[in-house]
Amino acid sequence: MRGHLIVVEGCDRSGKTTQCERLVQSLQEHGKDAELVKFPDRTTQTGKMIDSYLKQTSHLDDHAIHLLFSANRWEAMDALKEKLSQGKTLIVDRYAFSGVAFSAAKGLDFEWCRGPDVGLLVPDVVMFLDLTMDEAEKRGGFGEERYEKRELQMQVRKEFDKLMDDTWKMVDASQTKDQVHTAMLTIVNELPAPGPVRSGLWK
Ligand code: 2DT
Repeated sequence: MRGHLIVVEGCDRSGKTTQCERLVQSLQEHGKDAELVKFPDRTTQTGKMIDSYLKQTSHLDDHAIHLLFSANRWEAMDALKEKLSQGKTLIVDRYAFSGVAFSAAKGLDFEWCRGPDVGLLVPDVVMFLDLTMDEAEKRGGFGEERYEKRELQMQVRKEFDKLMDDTWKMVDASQTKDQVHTAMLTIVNELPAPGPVRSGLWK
């Protein structure tokens, strides 16, 4: 049986990355073959350009960086497909939904933003770690990278709303770390057995 493709999206400061790591660890402890995947993958050629853009050491046109984020996913698709077929469950920290939400929040056309990612692997579930801006700021404010600003983050949240459908599960990220973890684990454990790997996101 193939593994599940589980995407985790969420607001800044929602604890998304920590929770993804913990989820993988828990699944492994329960005997599941699970692996963490992170987008952007900053280690590849496209990833290095993205990293320098995010750290504000380089400037790129908004469309160009959008396409780079998408290319950074496409170059990983064959390997991810292979892993799923081998029965690995993949926990994916950010995916095409972040791609659209951030670029559309900067003012690019929403439909144009979806275009480059049409056809990617379809996740079995998208978990959204939800946190209000006030709660996010209580957690120590935003960091130094390009997108870590209140106004932009508010707009990003609105764009995420437009992308939600019935494959999304909301997780209240204002709960304790343990509660968030339990909620995520429950969602994963309740997923139905997956069918064949599906390409064709947004088709
Ligand atoms: P991390 O802080 O999670 O490394 O993300 N982003 C991400 C985009 O603008 N487009 C995308 O396609 C993806 C995956 C979100 C770094 C920042 O990059 C943004 C935050």
